[in-house]
Amino acid sequence: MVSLTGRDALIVVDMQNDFMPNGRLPVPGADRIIPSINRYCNLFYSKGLPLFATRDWHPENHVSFDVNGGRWPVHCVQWSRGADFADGLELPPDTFIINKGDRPELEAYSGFQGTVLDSLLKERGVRRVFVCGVATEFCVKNTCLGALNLGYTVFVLKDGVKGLNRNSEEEAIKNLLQAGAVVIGSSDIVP
Ligand code: VGL
Ligand code: ZN
Repeated sequence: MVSLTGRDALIVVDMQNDFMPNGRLPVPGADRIIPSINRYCNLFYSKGLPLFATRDWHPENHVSFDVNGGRWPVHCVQWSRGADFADGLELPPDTFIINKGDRPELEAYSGFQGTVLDSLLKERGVRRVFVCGVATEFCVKNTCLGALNLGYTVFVLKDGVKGLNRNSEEEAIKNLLQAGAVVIGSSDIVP
């Protein structure tokens, strides 16, 4: 069991329309984790703990797009509806929004890459992060690895993540366990 303390924060990764089943880079079942993410948000907010929501935030000419030679369909273009937070996602007031992948020439799968996330967490005295969102194999995994590298304790919220593919998601979870992350569900948290 894990008890929440004043040094904990929630990080919601890339819960945006384009990653939902009818978006441009769909993560199957991504909409089905919205209720549990909303519950995590409520829990952290009700305890006065900080919340962070990362957002894939690409310019039209981003390197990750197939039309620009990258591996992904065009997705999460800055200010487009696809880049908006997913319908039904209830981010509490004061949620810090972290844009990433906003430089045309750089892919950024981690919420720490080229952002102020680490400094905001440090300012708030955060030592442990609880991570949910999509996609498990890409931005969730890399955000967790980034946090581990920076010395944070990382809890992956297994009922709050979704992968592009079941096998690669399992592989990613294994990698995260090996790297020192702890995988928990909502029933493991003492509210
Ligand atoms: C992501 C592929 C491309 C993610 C972002 O959020 O996992 N995946 N851009
Ligand atoms: Zn992207």
